[in-house]
Amino acid sequence: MTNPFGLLVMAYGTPAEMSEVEAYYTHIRHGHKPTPEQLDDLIRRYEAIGGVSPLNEITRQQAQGVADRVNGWSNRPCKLYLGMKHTTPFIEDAVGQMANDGIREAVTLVLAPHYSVMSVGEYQKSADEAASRCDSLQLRHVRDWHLEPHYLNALARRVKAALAQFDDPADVMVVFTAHSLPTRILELKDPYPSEIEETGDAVAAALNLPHHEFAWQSAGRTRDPWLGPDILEYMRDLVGRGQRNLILCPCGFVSDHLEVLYDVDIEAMELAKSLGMKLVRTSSLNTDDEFLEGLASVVRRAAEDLSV
Ligand code: FEC
Repeated sequence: MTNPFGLLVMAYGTPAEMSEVEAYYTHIRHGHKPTPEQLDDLIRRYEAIGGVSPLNEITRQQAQGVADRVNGWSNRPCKLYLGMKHTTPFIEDAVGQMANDGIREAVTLVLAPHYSVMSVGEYQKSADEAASRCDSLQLRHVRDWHLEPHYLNALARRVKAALAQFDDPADVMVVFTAHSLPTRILELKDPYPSEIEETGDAVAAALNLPHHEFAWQSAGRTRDPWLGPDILEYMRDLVGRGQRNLILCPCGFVSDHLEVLYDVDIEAMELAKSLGMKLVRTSSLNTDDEFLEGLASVVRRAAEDLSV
């Protein structure tokens, strides 16, 4: 049988239990402990969504779904490894495990569609650094997949389902959102903002949407200036422009997790109520069959570039 290639699926990660929140937050902050107030605020947000986030379990199912599809189609099997940015199993450990298992070539895929040096770039850097400590392990990174047709179609289906919840779909604004990043990425000519626009524009074109715009969400609690408008500020502005019907499509995320379940479903929904808006969030992609097919085809294409 042909040697398997490694498939390293990388994702953000979330604490497995509440006692791990401080270590997780410290890791996100590059080793700096949060203040007690910052920690309490994060714990409060996890408690508001019912305790720990579903992210790890969804990530695990997504990764397995991609690997099963790749193995279903291809005559060269893949062996799946999961590497998290901020929790166990860490990316570095997954890469070390691949090398121990005798894997010589691997495709890496980040479960985030849009490339930024501050997001996907950091995952890839961690994997590269770990691979450089191993003997002859070659990594083939998938850089981005924000225009992958199955992903776009799965989003379009969700926007269409959300539009059906309004009496007059022509009188609804669709706002595409992604995680904000510090504005210094603009000086680096980072592709992140334009890739998000390309995703939203492609979905809007597929559905012939009369109105669509972009906003940012979930900005970090740091002193840096972050990309705006933030979704809450955007909603106030939209009402000022006379529009009270809004669909929010968090196209920068692929799972249910804190940034969707709290920042949109609790915080933005409360604001919508107080502003007299009707706000509908599109459902998360999670284990959508078409979406996972799309990711599997991205992996299969990348695997074609491997040497054997
Ligand atoms: O459900 C969960 O428990 C995890 C949800 C989660 C996802 C996620 C995705 C992204 N982040 C990105 C960038 C940043 C930057 C900072 C930052 C901070 C946090 C904090 C939490 C958190 N992020 Fe996150 N992010 C998630 C969770 N993120 C919790 C810390 C508290 C807070 O600010 O709310 C700022 C770091 C710093 O302080 O220096 C930057 C980006 C993504 C989307 C791409 C990806 O998934 O990798 C970009 C999910």
